[in-house]
Amino acid sequence: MEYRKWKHICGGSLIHPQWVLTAAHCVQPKELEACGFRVQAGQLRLYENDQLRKVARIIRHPKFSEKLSVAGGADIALLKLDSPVVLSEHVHPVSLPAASQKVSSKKTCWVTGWGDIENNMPLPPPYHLREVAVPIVESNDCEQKYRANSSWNSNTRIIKDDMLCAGTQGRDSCQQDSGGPLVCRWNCSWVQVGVVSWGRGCGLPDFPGVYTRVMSYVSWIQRYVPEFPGPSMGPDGVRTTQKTLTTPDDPVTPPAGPASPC
Ligand code: 4AZ
Repeated sequence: MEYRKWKHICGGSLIHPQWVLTAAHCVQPKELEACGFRVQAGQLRLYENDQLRKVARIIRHPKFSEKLSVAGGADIALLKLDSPVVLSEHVHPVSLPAASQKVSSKKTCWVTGWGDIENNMPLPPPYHLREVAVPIVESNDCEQKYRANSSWNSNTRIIKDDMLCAGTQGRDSCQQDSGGPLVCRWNCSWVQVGVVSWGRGCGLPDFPGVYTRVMSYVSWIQRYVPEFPGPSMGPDGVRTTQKTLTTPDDPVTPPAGPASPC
């Protein structure tokens, strides 16, 4: 058998050259230390031209419960890399949403990963990254689906406020996709709205995939991760954030004609 020094366990996303966003259940139990993990960035095929990076620090969300695991919510963690990733055309941090960002149901977003391609069916060699378009499923709808089709008999909600559902029959994330990003496109840029967390089976019609809602955790993330791209420096050495200010007197009129492609 081919000898490999490491094994893929979970996905993650680069949100800053030195920080990775992933799921808390990917880095449990708490006793597991940063030195037990490596991060591979910029690869399309797993185990091809490995450039593993060490993890300097793991920050699990304090509300993540090892006992309840993913069902308790707060399934989110940050990994600080021991050195920043060199950015390129192919390797670049993904944008985070504003805390107030609404994700409408029926919007189609995308999930990526090297996880199973069906229930208990691992991704075969050459382990090429997969992607699938998934519709956002409204939380009450998702709650009802899980309740109607399981023997859940408690009053507490299954789909917590910090969770987001997406997927439909045959379009879903699966085992080992956990920690990976669910991204939506707004105004030509990709924004990460979810972290792959859990679900009953994979691709089943009545059980959408369940994601950690990134909007619920942006202020927690910002406590640790510096703004990227950082505030730009004005000619007078004054830091300004990259924002265009408009006033009610200054309407933004889209150019005439068909919507411009991204
Ligand atoms: C998992 O166990 C897992 N179908 C990830 C995603 C989904 C189910 C399970 C969603 O990592």
